Amino acid sequence: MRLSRFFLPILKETPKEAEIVSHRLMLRAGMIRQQAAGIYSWLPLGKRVLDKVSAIIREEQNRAGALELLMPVIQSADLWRESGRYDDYGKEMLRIQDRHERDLLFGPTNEEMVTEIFRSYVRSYKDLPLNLYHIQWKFRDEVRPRFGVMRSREFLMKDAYSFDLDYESSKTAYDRMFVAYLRTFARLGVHAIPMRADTGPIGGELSHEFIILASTGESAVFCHKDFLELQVPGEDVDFDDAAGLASIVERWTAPYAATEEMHDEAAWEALPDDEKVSARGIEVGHIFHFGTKYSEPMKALVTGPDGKEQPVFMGSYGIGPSRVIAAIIEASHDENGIIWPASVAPFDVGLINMKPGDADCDRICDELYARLGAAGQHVLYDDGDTRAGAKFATMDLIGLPLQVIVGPRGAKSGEVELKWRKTGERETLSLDAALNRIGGA
Ligand code: 5CA
Repeated sequence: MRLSRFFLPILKETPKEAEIVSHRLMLRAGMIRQQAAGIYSWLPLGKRVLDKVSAIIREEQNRAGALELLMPVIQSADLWRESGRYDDYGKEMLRIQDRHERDLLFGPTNEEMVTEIFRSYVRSYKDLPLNLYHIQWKFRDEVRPRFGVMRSREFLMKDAYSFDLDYESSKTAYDRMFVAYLRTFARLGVHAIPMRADTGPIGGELSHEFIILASTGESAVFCHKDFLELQVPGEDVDFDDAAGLASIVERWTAPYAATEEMHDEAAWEALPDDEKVSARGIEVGHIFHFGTKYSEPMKALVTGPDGKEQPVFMGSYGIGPSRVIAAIIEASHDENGIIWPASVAPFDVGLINMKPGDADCDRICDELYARLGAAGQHVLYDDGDTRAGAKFATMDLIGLPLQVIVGPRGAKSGEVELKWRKTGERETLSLDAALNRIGGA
């Protein structure tokens, strides 16, 4: 993509309304635009990151055996009356009426709707286990939307819902998602720690929040330092091996970890001081096991091997891709801007032509652009006429992992400079050596 043809509305000034660094950087880098309190447009740069984050989440959900569908954002109030949550949910739910004065709502989550789908088609234990998920916009009329897309009113959520015959198998479904989440966050380039959590309006007896440690996190969290070293399961993890999954979950839940609401002061005090990590955290994922809380009132019944009908056991599993992006930035930035983990970067390489119009610069940039593109690298090519300082500042701000800088002097002798955004490390190489190095040869 040529920058001259891209839409990248960089802000020079630091926006005053933004209280935390991720919000400031997302606005300055032209990723998002506020349209109303807690409601944002995703501009092209932001949309590319959102798509990459969603793609990784999707791959790991699919690997764990979950099946993607797409449910609507608008839901019927009657469904929520069946579960009893229409009245319970309170003011966070945006309630609307259509022209026939039917009560509708903008979905804050989808337990009811997915239960309705399940009960309409599935009757027998033979069709279990089943896990259905979608990646869809949600609306929660938060009292205090703030920090940009970190706590917004409209936000993207991946929500998965598992269905099983009994407690035992539904616990395996929970473990499966637990392990998929460990892999997902590792691939997103962040360290997320599972912590016992309060179940809130979703309900149920078992839940874990996945927390990224960051000084601007909204809640205080407490965990053992062992979490910082634990090995994330590899690609070859067997999602059909219930015992194997349980042992991974056991390993990841053995050291102490809790959010403020679940904090056990006595257990905490028992730990040696140098093993304690007391920090602030951002909740990027939340998984719940709630058994028959929805299936019982909504009569989602399955027949077991004994021929008896019983309510299906359920869990739900959420990740907020839009919040994850803000959390990644909180965890990975410096004074010059964002530093994207390679897996979610909006482009792989930022190519800077220091002197467009100079025959050598143009030729080398064109060749790099073509060959890197052919090798599957996504390149943002700054072919514009701005000052060198402004070009460097923009590239640092938008945080692509690698910059390739082509200036007239180097270009004359066929050399380019590589700069790694994360370390600031620089290297001058011949065109071919540079292509080799980047993986574009
Ligand atoms: N139905 C369950 C699981 S699918 C559920 O709704 N869980 S939740 O309430 O914990 O939300 C799941 C995830 O959505 C959270 O972990 C968070 O990453 C994201 N999320 C929740 N509220 C917001 C918000 N106001 N802004 C941005 N992301 C949010």
